[in-house]
Amino acid sequence: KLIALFILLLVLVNCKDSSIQTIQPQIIPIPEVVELSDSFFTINNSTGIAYDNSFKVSPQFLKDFIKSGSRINLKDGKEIQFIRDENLGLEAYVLTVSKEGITIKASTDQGAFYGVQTLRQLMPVGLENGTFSGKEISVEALTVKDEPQFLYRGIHLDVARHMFSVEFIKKYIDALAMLKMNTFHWHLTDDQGWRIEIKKYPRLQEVSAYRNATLVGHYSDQPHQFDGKRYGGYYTQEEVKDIVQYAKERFVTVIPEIEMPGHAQAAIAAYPELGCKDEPVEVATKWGVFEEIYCPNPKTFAFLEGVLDEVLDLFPSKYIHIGGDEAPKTRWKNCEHCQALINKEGLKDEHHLQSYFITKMEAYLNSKGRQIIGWDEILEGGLAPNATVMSWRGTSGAVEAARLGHNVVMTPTSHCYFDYYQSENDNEPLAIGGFLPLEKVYGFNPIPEELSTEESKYVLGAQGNIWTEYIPTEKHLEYMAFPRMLALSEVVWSNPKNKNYKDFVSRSENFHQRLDALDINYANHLYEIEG
Ligand code: TNX
Repeated sequence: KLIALFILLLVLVNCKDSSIQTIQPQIIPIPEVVELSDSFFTINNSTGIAYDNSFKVSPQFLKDFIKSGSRINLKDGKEIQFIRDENLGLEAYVLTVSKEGITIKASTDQGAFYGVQTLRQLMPVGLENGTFSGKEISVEALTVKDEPQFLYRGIHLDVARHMFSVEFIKKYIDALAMLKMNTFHWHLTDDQGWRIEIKKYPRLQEVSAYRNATLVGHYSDQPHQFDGKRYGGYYTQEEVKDIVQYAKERFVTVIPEIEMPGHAQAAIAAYPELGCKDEPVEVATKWGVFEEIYCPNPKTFAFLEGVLDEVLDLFPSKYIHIGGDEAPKTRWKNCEHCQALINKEGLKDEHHLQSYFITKMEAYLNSKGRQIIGWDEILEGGLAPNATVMSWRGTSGAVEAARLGHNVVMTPTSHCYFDYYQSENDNEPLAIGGFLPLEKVYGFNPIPEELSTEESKYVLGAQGNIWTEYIPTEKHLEYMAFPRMLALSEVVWSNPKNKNYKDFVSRSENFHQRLDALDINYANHLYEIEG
């Protein structure tokens, strides 16, 4: 009997030992409150899960994550519970792990989803790719109370300069969702390519989607080099729907961007009557800003409305991004129709004509129940009445718009351009220029200091932009995005009082294992802390 008792004791001690391999909380973005308890919960084949019909996506995500990661099937039961708590904010959650079980409280499925993302980061990384071989998963006991600082937490991707596969876009959306980001700004059209199928205008697929050569790495002072290959492609409407649905299941809203009146050369290449010259041009093969912009004529407005009709059917987002940036007015200055329109509408100059253009498109989209969002140039010549401004040329556009009582999203080049260099190492891959180290992203405060508390309510949040002139491959794109995206997630989600760069660096380095498991590339040489 004594021997049996001794063996039992040994077994118990060993059990405890193996369970000690819980993961210390290394959560990104750092939660509002984390309280640790000295215990753990073990998930195994007898663990059950319970939730009512206020929750759908989030418990399913957890079940799938655990099943694909560890082959453990959660049964019906009550160890893991999703509980509705009306007192919590729309995106808030409270996660409690004790030795009896796990509860996630939230007022919405989305809030619970963020609780699940936190829980996920408390589990071994091997669950991310199915290499976890244990029979049970130990989760450190704790309480996490959490909610975001900002409503709009975005990442952008330019698929016009270089295109990325549907599968990759989904992987990108997965990464956003894991970091509790909720918006994917999909830059679909530009001078060098039109990437969304519009059935009414087949030449967009035949002509605008392809360019005759891709410019490979050049600086303005270096000779252009072309690879000589036809480059391009587009997303079919079926693929777009699939991506939008995929994002929705991760509480990510996809905002499509259809550029106007500038960055439109690919469309004008297919339909020259949309330009002021009505002469053939080609889909751009160089990077930069081009003079061929849409002419504000009836054909253009009919075309854009036709395009937007199909876009609206595909994207349920409240916002449609209409671009508005970098539209040189050279053609409009030399176009009789434009000058006549300026006179007829009593406009001061071409900037006011751009404002007229955007306001007209806004009215169309408002009539369909949508709002426009545009780059800060839409302020020039007068802001369309209901527009939201995406402030990229510094923050002055944001300040101006907020003071006019318009919503703004912060994407200043100084802190949010992930196409810029991230280190001064000689062997950094060629980038468009600019320098945006990780620490600078981390230190970003989306609220411009000029704004009063009242005015700062118009700041919806911030977004990281990834323009892809110099980013031809998926691995390169990930390298530019990570770890800067981790830093941005804390900018938009975490309470500034919990932010500390040194602590972030240690969590971020730890997060590499998760990125490795997810086969996400990242820059791994940026972590020196000065001083
Ligand atoms: C400016 S940001 C642009 C893009 C370029 C980017 C490169 C903005 C609204 N327009 O067309 O790709 O710079 O950083």
